Formats: sequence, C-alpha cells, structure tokens
Amino acid sequence: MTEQTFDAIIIGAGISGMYQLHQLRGLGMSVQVLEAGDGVGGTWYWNRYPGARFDSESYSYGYSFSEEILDEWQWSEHFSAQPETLRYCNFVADKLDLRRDIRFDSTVTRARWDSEAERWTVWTADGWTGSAQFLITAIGPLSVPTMPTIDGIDDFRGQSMHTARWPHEPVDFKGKRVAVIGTGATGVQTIQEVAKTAGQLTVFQRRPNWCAPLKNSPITPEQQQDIRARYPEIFEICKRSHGCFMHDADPRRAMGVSAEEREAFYEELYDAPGFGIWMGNFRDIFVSEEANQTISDFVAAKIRQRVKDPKVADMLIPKDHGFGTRRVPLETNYYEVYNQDNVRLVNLQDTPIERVTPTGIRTSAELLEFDIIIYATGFDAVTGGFSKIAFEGVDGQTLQQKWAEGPLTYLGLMVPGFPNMLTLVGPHNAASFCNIPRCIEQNVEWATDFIRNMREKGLATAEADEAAATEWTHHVHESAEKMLYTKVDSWFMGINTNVEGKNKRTFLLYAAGAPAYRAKCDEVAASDYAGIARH
Ligand code: NA7
Repeated sequence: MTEQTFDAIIIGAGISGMYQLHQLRGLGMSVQVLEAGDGVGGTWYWNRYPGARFDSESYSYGYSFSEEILDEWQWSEHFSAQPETLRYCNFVADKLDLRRDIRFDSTVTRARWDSEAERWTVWTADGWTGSAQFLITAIGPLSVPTMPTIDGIDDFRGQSMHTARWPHEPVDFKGKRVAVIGTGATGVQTIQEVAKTAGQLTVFQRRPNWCAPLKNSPITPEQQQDIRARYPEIFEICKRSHGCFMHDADPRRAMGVSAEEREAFYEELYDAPGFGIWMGNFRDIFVSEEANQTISDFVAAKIRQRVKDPKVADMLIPKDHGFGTRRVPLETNYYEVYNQDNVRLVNLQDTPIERVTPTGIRTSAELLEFDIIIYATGFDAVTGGFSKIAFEGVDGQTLQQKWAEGPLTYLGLMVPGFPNMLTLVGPHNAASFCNIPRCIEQNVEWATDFIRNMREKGLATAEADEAAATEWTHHVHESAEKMLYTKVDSWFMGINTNVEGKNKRTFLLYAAGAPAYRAKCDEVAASDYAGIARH
C-alpha cells in the first residue's frame, strides 16, 4: 500500500478523537482518524457488558460545544445505559459527518518521528501506512483490557469473555451457571444485572470496594425541558468543580462539625443520586485518616444493614483502604444481590483461584462448574494504550524507554523527545480522571489552539522541554502526596497485578483538579507556549 499524507493523524474514534477530528477540520486541515473498532464511540463501543452505564449525570456528560447537538439529543435516564450512549456517539458522528475521515478496523501498531521530514509515519496492523505533521493520540485511559494470569484460562470449554470485549450479540444467562471475576466498578454493574436471570451466579472477589447507591431514574418530559434550559448552568457547575462533575467538595471538614451533623450529611449523600457521596463530601475525607474513618464506618454500617448474612456483609466491607481512596462503584441493589438464593460470594483471599479447568474454576477449596465465565478484571490503565503502540521519537528513542521510570509529560499533553505529538487524556492530565467529556473538550480545544497557532506562525515542529516536563511531573507527584489514595493500590496508582512491571506505585492522574489544570494550560498558551520549543 502506498503511504498517504495528511496534516494530522488521530488515533482513536472515541469521544476525544471524534471531537478532535471536528475541530481540526475547522482549521481546514486534512485529517485521518485510525480506529481499531468497526464503529465510533471508544469506551461505549467496546464496553457492551450487561449493566454498563454512566455514573455521571447523562446531561453533564454529552458534548457541550454544539447547541444543535444539545437541542436535538434527549437522554432517557439520569444515568443512561451503554446502548443509548453508543447511539449518542453515532448520532454525533452522523451529525458532524465524521465517518468519511475515519478508517475503521485499523489497529495502529507503530508510529515513528522522522526528524528530517519533520513528520510522523504511522503503521496499522493491516498494512496501511500514512504520514502527517501532527500525531494525536486519542486512545483512552481505560482501553486495554487485562485478563488475569490464571492457569488454564484457554482450556475452558464454556463461553467466556472480558467485560470490555463483550460480544455484539446478546448473551443469555437464563438458568446458566455464571462466574464473575472482579468487583470493581465494572464487576459491580455486571453482577447486579446478571443476578436477575442467572440460574446460579458465583462472584469471585479478591478485594471489595466501597460502593454507593446510584439512584437512577427516567428523565421526565418536564425534567427534559428544564435540562435544556439549564445547559449553560450545568456546564458552568461542571467547569468549576474539581472533577468536572455536578458535585463538588463541601467546604466543611468532617471533623469540624458535630457527629450528628456529620451523620445527617452522610445520610443525605447516601440517599442522593450520583457521585455526591464521593465528589461532594467533606473535603478532608481524602486527606485525613480520622475524617475518612467516619465515612468508611457510615458506609460499612449501610452494607451491614443491607446484607442479611453478617459473614457475607463482612466480606463485602473493605479493610485495606478507606472510602473514596479507590474508584467508588455506584450501584443499584448490588448489596441486596447477595441476599438472593442464586448468588454466592467467594472470597479469594481465603480460597484463591488455582486454575481454570475445561468445565469451571478450581479454588484452593473446591471445583466449581460453570457455563459462562465473565472476566471483569479491569484495564492496563492510563499508560496501557501507549504501551500497545511502538512510538519512536527523536533518535529512535521509544516511549517505553522514555517512561521506564513512569510517565514524563508536559501538562499530560506532550512528551519531550516526541515532537508534534499530542496525548489527549494522557497520563498526568486532569482528563485521566474526570467527568471525561468535560476534560476532553478542554484538551481538544487546547490542542486545536496550539496547532492553529503553529500554522498561523508557519512553524514546523514543537517539542516539550525536558526541564518543563520534569517540573510538571514533579508538580503532579507533589500535589498528590497528601492524598490518601496514594497510599492504596489501585489503577490510579499504576498498579495492575496482571501486567508485568505494573507493581510499583506511581501516580498516573492529576490531583490538583480540573480548574487548576485548565488555568495552567491557559497560562502556557498565553505565554506563547512557554516550555515548548518551536521552530
Ligand atoms: P478495576 O477497577 O481495575 O477492577 C478490576 C477488578 O478485577 C478488581 O476487583 C480486581 O481485584 C479484580 N481482579 C483483577 N485481576 C484479578 C485476578 N487476577 N484475580 C482476581 N481478581 C482480579 O476495573 P473495572 O473495569 O471494574 O473499572 C475500571 C474503570 O472503568 C472504573 O474505575 C470506571 O472508571 C470505569 P483487586 O481490587 O485488584 O484485588
């Protein structure tokens, strides 16, 4: 195949790649998007498991940049389910006529910077090659699923799947013996759904998480009208809040109010929809062990109330980390599932899995037979998408080499030694943990302004300074230091027992919040892109 040339190549046609394509077209650029799937939507394309849905309020999640899209689209639930979100992505792709610049079924394998030509060359698994002045990664922070490293997985003769590689045809659980491994946000959503129809459901839990009620409901026509009228206000609330959610930390401290006031507030939060209990809680629960203990005790009591068997309740209460220090799964009757006769919880800390057999799973205590095994075992988070592609920068240095000691970025958007490459939602970028389209819009708009500015000035290359990147990386780690979540193993901290080398805690996100991040990005742009060498 002959090499095709473009102004920009974007890897990924999820929420960020789609918007970046639209924006760069606005600059009159020729753009090629390369997408591994056969449709748009990224996360919402791949994660088709039963029960997959938003934990963000639907109307706070959609793109905010187009009044037409806001006017024409209607969410049916306060926290919409995956099929509707995928429809939304397709609706936007149609509306903006995006597909003609997207090459589907195109898995990028390699991207190499050519210092002489001052361009990137990109290769896909099916033999396509193209080059462009700019390379933009829109590969998502949770796009590389990880299977557990358990012996015998391939021997299983029943049906088995990872939640993020779910079949496109519906899977029928009726009367089936089903296993779910993993109890993160995905496992929780899957379990509560599968339990409705499975003959027997066995949940294999290594470590429990602190879950809280989602409180989903349909959006009534009156609410819909109100939402339409309030869009500017909704996006303004998101913009001001730490994680761009509808919820922002309460200014009070848990330890600054009476026990009664604290308890009443926790009750209110537990009863309210969405992430309020996590994002809208007292601000000291993330930094003070004492404050954190009060909310952890409150949620533990709720679990005990909701789960009839005290031994099972105890298994479901985390002992190794406090509330909110790992991602809080939101749930609908999740705990009540364990009161059902068809559901059993296996604690892998007592009886670890020894192997998968042709007919089931053998733990240290017993052999359990299954028709279906579901792996809800998570992702090679944040850096995984980058490890999958052989990025070669200046002098052939690979990104793998550059990040051997952990990510080094400038604003989470550029990497020294990798000119003209912009990493949307990259590591150490506020977007890597955010009500993600809100931060994606900021990332994309910043990248677009950056490219526009280069084109206006007739500049060929831009590369982040090593010193500026080192300073940013230092700032990222320093601002996370006080946070309790840095003391806990999770994907926030770059830990994944199923990925070789992901066993040392290194913070992958950005702790100082989206408003501070946005201000810093704006400051860099206003200072004629200080910290970035351009010529
Ligand atoms: P997570 O949050 O990484 O959860 C993965 C789960 O799988 C978690 O309970 C793990 O237990 C469990 N796991 C992983 N490997 C194994 C092995 N080998 N054996 C047993 N159990 C295992 O991924 P999710 O998909 O749930 O959520 C990811 C994000 O997607 C989420 O935060 C949302 O923002 C959307 P562990 O806790 O490591 O002991």
